[in-house]
Amino acid sequence: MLRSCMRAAARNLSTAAAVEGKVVLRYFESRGRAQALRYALVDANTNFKDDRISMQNIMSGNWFNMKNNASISGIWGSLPVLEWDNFQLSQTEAISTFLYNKLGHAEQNANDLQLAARSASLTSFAHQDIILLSLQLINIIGTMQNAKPEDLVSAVGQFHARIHGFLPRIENLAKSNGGYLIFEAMDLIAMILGKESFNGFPHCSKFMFTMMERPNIAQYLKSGQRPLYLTGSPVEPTILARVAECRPK
Ligand SMILES: N[C@@H](CCC(=O)N[C@@H](CS)C(=O)NCC(=O)O)C(=O)O
Repeated sequence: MLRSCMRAAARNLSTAAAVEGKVVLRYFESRGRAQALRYALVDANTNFKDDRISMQNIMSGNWFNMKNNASISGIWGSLPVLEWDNFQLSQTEAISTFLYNKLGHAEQNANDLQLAARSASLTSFAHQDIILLSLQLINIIGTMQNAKPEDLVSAVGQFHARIHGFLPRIENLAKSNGGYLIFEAMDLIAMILGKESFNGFPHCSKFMFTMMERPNIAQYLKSGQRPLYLTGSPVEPTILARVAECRPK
């Protein structure tokens, strides 16, 4: 999918900016489940509003008013929510599938059902098996303030083992496949377990480099518009530093 995604995106550079009407991606002030969706929109040069609900809204409880307002938080009262003209869509993986079609990747793949299904499978893997695990790990470590060091080491060790079970498989598929959710998932692996996680996995490293060098993504990363934190928690850097101390050597 990476190759076709790159071709489709390159073609879209000239056309997608001309999206008519309004496109809004709403999420919190964090990377979380939304970052890969932001990459897809940025890469296709889509003119969209990256609407981020601030931490103040959560702390003040105002989020609960927003949660009860379906025009903000969609039918499930949770984010991300995508608005495309008058169409509103909830659920990360459904939004990803919608964008796969809307941004031209399906067409580029000749509307091949098997390629679309494979792309959905990669999306699901990246979201369910890596992004959510990463969010959980950071939340768990964040709540283990008074935990014994060996319990922290054990939580990080379990995450490390699961990720290292996946890496040889990702390496195999990185030769020819990829996509924005895999890109984000692997960036989180580097953030949590260190860039050295990809040592011995040259296709993974090359895939990451290729994605980061895509002109619109490179410009976006350079602009500093990407949220700093995965969870939005201001204590995340401290948590990541604690995780780094507990990584298996
Ligand atoms: N299954 C949904 C889960 C959405 C979800 O739980 N979003 C969280 C943020 S990561 C949220 O909105 N939390 C606030 C709340 O539910 O009040 C998806 O994949 O989009």
